[in-house]
Amino acid sequence: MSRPSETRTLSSKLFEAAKQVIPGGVNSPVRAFRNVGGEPFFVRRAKGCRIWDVDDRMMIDYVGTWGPAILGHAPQQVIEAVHNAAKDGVSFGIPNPYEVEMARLIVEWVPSVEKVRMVNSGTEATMSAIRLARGFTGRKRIIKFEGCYHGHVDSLLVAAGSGALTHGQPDSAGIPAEFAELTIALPFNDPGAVEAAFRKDGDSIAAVILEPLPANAGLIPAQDGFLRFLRDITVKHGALLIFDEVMTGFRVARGGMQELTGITPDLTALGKVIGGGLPVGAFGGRAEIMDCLAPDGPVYQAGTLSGNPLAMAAGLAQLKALEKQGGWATLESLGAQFEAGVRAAIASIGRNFTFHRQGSMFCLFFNEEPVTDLESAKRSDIEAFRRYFHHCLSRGVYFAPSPYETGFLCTAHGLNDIEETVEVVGDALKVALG
Ligand code: KE4
Repeated sequence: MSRPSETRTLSSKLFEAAKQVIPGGVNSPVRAFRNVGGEPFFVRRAKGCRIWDVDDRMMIDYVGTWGPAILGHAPQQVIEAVHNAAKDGVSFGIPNPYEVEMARLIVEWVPSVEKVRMVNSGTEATMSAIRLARGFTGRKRIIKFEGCYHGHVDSLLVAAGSGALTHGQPDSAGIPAEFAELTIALPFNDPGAVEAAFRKDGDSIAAVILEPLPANAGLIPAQDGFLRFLRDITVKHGALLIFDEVMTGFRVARGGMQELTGITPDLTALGKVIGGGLPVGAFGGRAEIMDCLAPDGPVYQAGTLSGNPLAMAAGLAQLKALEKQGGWATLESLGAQFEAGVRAAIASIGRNFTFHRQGSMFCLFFNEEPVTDLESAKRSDIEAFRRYFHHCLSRGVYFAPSPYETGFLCTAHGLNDIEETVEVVGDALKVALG
């Protein structure tokens, strides 16, 4: 593997040019490397589990375009599907057969979904689900959890994770206090806080929204019984339970976390994997709720490119290929190999850093205490993470450029890739400790 050189000549020039015409030089803040220091590289191409930057440096990729590349980059099935669909037109704004096939697949695979509406991003999916929950219940308050990230929806950019947390803006500027006051942000894994919120505002809470496996403050599993508790308390108070499975959907299992846990929410937000790398989101749930959407019902929601034929073709090709190749078993096997290697590397330095994994999703915290919520995640050693990240990058291993993100394996990672990565991780841990 060619090791990245120290200077990124073309990347640096591109970044300089980008900053003249794009805010921060990026189209999404987390790409800016602000939390790890240095400059982002610019990618020229990607195939399988590897990416090449514009200076032709190759890296093993564990970001996978933040989740969509579950089969690796540019899988043949997706490329052919997009090519074939494009020959017949790239957008219609008219119902097309792909939309029906995608909706039927989602209804079959995702336990909570009886009807589904396609959108163009995870943000649109959660924004629409929130509006629908408010319209269906006639209530206005929303409960979310600190560190969970549901896209850049005004009412959900409160104590948000991912890029918002990375940039120290969990509560973004530009959101009127009147909006934020309708959002109740609570500590994750804290049933007492949820009970207190329902005691105080129970009759005005429209929904509880969460990532059933929070992955935007690092990866933080729900503690035993917490999801079941949320399902029960929302039923008791007539509020809806919304699972944001934009990241976990079709990744941790065919039916996402709701299949793994047996907890069925009222609404589910989906994205990432569902589009095969093209812009797609979706939200779905009980038919009696979904039928409140226009044109049948009073809750308006729309999108020029919703159900776009190329995006649908890409997503269908990816999801069908994933199922056909038994992808979830492969991802679990690769994840177990990766975890064993990383845990051995951690043990070799004599530290007890916390490492969480669910299938192909993982996170290493530079923190020896249990990580159960945002506050404990924030007690991780950021400087150690930065040294770790840059050493890995210099050795051709690309992890997410933030300690508040999750890593992803894909079916294109091979055991040789994992062995090579684990060797680099072992060295990087020593560098991280300084
Ligand atoms: P998008 O609008 O970015 O497609 O999806 C928003 C979203 C919603 N829900 C969850 C659980 C998510 O993780 C996301 C987006 N994830 C981040 C990565 N943690 C996207 C990366 C970025 O912001 O550039």
